[in-house]
Amino acid sequence: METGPNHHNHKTVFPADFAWGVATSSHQVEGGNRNNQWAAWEQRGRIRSKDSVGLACDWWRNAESDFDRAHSLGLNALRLSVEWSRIEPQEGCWDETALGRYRQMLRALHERGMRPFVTLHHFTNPQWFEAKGGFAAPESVALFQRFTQRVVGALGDLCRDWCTFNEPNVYTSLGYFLGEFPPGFKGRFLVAARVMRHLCLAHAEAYRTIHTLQTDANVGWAQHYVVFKPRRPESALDRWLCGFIHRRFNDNFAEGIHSGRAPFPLNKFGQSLPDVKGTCDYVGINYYSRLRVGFTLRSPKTLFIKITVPPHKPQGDSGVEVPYGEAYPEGLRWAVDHFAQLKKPIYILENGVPDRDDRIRPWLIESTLNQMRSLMATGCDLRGYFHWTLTDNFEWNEGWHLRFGLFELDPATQTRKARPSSELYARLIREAMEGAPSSSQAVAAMEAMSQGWQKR
Ligand code: IFM
Repeated sequence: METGPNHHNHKTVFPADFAWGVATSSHQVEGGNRNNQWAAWEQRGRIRSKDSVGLACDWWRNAESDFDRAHSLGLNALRLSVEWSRIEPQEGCWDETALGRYRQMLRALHERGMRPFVTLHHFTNPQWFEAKGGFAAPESVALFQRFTQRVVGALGDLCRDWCTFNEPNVYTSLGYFLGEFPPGFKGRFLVAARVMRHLCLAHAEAYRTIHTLQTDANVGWAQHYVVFKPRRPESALDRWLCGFIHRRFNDNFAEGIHSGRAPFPLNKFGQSLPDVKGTCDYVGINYYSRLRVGFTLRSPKTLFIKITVPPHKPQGDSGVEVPYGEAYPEGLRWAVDHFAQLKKPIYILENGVPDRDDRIRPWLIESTLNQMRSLMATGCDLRGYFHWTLTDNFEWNEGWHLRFGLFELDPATQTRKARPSSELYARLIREAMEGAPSSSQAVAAMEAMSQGWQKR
């Protein structure tokens, strides 16, 4: 009988090496770091909830007890990010102790049978890098390449799965267009396009750097996908805007990788990015919600676009000022179909809902897993699912206001309490994996990797 990651028996569509995980990011969980632009943003009073990141989930001192929690759910993978501002606190100065701590964390994951997925950039920049203009500066591409080389050189024996950038579309639109993330620019359309261009180039350089150091690396990025729907379907203007925002938000970065096209509007000036074409081994999708798009004269700085969520639609908790989005698990199919054109394996690198009382999270998890099952049954090459997130963590400009955890956290006392969803997720994984075909390739790869790190 044929065995292998894509061969399924009648009981389950999920192969044995399917990655079942949770996703996290350094600034949101580590705590105690004042050296990135988000710490400065907080100091400037820009967190809407006025919360402070403080110790976050205290991972810098103790990630391991949360790794135990993840392990107890039966997870075999965990996504975390490395914090550039810790590793290179000043330009050209490298902190070996910080790299050592990440080595400890990755080892701790292997010891618990979990495959680490490491993100190189998850929204945060060292202050020195931000002071140079962040990714708006042309030298950003070379600086990020140097950082990548250092990280992969130091951690490469412990990790094969790399995510270069988390949500380049969120980073540019919230930072340069809506003013909600640092540097807080509003309506800076051309700068946003330049930043996006540099992110594409930096991704491609990182892709090549990683593959030079590790021939069998699995490298991709995490694309945030939103299902946009016209607020008034009868309005031609709303329909047009909806298509426009879908292409700009969901497509810009992926298009660079798919066809080497520069981000809009730079492509209109004849720019292209031929070296970016084809630089991914997988597509990572972060999928959360559906939003309505409508035209309004009141908002010239956001190109007359108004985003809403109908109150009667299922949704988690609302942000301090704006709703988070409609919880719409069916939309996963749209996202997956959309990126299938890249003809690469797909990982769901994030999915979740802000839901302090666990009202709709169980429904969301179960419906999403059903969506995945039906997508895979029709031949879709899905390789993993990472729930956002394990333990409530610091939700950027919403602070502690929005709670995404399978475990509830009291940041003051650092105590955790399981939400019912955590047991549900564990049970669904067990059921999904019943009768899963064994994958000798996957087992061999895990064994080879752990032998490698044990030698060091
Ligand atoms: O917390 C964020 C994460 O950092 C990026 N993707 C969306 C999550 C929930 O909003």
